[in-house]
Amino acid sequence: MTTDVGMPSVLSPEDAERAVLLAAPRGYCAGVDRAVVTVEKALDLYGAPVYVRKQIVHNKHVVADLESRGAVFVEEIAEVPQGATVVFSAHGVSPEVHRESAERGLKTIDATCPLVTKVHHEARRFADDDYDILLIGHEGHEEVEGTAGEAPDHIQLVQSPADVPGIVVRDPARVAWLSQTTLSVDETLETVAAIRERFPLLLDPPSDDICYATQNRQLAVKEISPDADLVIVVGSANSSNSVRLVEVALDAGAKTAYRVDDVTEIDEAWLEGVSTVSVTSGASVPEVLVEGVLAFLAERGYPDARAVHSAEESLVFSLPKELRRDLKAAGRS
Ligand code: 2E7
Ligand code: F3S
Repeated sequence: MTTDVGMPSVLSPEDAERAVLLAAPRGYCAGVDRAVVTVEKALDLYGAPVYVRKQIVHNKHVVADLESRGAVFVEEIAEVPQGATVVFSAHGVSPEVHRESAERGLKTIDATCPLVTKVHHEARRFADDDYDILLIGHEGHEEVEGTAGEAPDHIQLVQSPADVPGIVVRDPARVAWLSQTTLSVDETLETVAAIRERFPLLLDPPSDDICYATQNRQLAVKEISPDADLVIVVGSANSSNSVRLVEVALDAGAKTAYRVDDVTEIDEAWLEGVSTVSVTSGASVPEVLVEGVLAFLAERGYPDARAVHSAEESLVFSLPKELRRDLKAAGRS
């Protein structure tokens, strides 16, 4: 059970020695919900197996659950049998992946988050105008590979301010920046400031690339961190936004902060001498995993969690159009 407190959240002196603070918002964002429901409905409609290119979202429990229902996760399109159905993950794919899929005669369902698609459009627009595009993000992340693939001749990756002195562009007056959607807001501001110092005519993206869910979860963890002896972030190791939450918690004053995939990864020793535990979860994390952590804390004498609200979210995305069309044709929409 949780009780609610509004902002600002501070522990009053009469608070018991122990407290559990629960960030709100946390967990699933609109893009993850849409992607997971897409695979579930595809399984329902077409039957197993449904192939999924890469992890649909970066959470090992979500992937294991869908696997148990008949989803087959592959790394590359070449692993999908000709003519089969394949879902593209929420992180997006490059045009090259669309081409390979078409060549293989695959039926594709694109679960790319619409907020990533927006960044792809921005990349194409800047490239069409022949700008050099500095994409701020983490090398090897699927989202970055997909976005960079929109205009490989125009885009170069910038991972941190340390990369900025080494940037080479064709014309310092025609430089724009874009970013991965799940970065630390504060670190990205630093990187942009360093880029702008070198290229004062730098063009900004038309709107924020770091998405609303990333921003809200970072805001929320900042609220529950200054009072925390321990912050537990639920999320998988390859989940960029979850890993960022640990860093943001520590920056915001948490004494310690750990990421766990689920309750089984909590080390009892973390609780030694700990009065206030704060809990949050990444955008790809099912709420049941947070509930497991709260139950663990309750069993060890911590009181019911207090939800600390720092933003309201109501965004919902419609399912991919290819799936909506097939659901409608089957009379299941
Ligand atoms: C898609 C996008 O799956 P995640 O853990 O992904 P990250 O990018 O944080 O590793 O979280 C949901 C999600 C976030 N961004 C899905 Cl582009
Ligand atoms: Fe989309 Fe942001 Fe979620 S990019 S998938 S809404 S974390």
